[in-house]
Amino acid sequence: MVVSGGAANSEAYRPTRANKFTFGLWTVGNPGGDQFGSATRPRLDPNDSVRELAELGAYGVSLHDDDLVPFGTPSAERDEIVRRFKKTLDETGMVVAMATTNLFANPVFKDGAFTSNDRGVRRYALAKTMRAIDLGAELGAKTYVFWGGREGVEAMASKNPSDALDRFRETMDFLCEYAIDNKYGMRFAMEPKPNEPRGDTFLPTVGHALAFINSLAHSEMVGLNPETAHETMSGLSFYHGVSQTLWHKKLFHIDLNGQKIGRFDQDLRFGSEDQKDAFFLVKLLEESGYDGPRHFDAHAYRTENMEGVWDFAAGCMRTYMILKEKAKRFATDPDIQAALAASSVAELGKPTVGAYSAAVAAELKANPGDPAKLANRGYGNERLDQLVIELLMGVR
Ligand code: GLT
Ligand code: MN
Ligand code: MN
Repeated sequence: MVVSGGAANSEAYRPTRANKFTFGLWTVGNPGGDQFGSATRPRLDPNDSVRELAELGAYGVSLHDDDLVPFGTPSAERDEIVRRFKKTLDETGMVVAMATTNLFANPVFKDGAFTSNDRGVRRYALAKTMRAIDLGAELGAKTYVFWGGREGVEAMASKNPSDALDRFRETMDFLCEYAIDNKYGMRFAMEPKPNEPRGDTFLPTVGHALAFINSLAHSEMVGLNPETAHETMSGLSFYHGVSQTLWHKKLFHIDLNGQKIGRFDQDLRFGSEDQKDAFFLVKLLEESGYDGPRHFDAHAYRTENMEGVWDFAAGCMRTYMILKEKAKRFATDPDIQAALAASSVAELGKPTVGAYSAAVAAELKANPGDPAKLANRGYGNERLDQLVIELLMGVR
């Protein structure tokens, strides 16, 4: 546990169910293996993960089909695993807020799942996903995530990207119908990522995925699950990516973690890198009316034993709570409010000219304003940003 004294230990940062913090079973369950070394921690029983997370104040978990029911488990055993898991959920009051399919680990998916060149693989992936959707529905998941981990290429010549997008769309359209037909009441959330494990992944960023969703037959039931690490890997601001996702009303779920630009997908403890982006993100989520789970898709450093894993999980939630409190202070700090006014932040919320009419256009062309005068002003952004930094450094 994080040990600190005085105000830093304040009850205000203690999470409750109402904060809607969720964790993937694969996150706290990550045994610490990497490309160059094997696991450093034992595999966790999903039931133990749920119990420990409930103790820490989390609201629920998310899972891949294979996280709960290992690949290839016979059906009688599968039913028993699911029964036990449901009992643990009942006992702890935890929910399964999101479910997804593992379409990346098994060698069958080495050329992709929904976009494999092999039609047999594509059909297998579709069948596996339908079964996983059934499992998600059985556990009460209202959001179903699609991360196309293997949907991409190393050899450019190996796939026609437009054929791949046709197949991706065909599959998503089919699965939307499947969920509707079964009255699952689920929404789908697509998760973009630029690369890793593939050299180049289809639907690499929030922007690509939003455009793709517009082309779907049931675009109203498909939104995004953006991840901090994935947008940051592309060198983009996650805060801006999530802002645009919200603007399109497509933020169906979110994967929070920490990441340095230009690295492999680090999935670090939430807020442990780029605190400014993390701060604006939390402020955005809290002020936008987003009422979905605050989901952590991250894992503890490989250096950690189980104690460190629970420090990691508590740390993700605690940092979120601290940033949430800072967002409240941002809204009430008189110096920050004055600096926002000096930067004309509210003015951007006012229409530039309003609806078109020939008369308005002519009037504006005749009186466009004086560029020399307009260029003369300062925007006070140095002062504004310094105040944000001071807020984050704890001196305001
Ligand atoms: C995998 C990936 C994550 C996705 C998970 C859902 S699996 O851990 O790195 O970003 O969200 O499939
Ligand atoms: Mn993720
Ligand atoms: Mn990641």
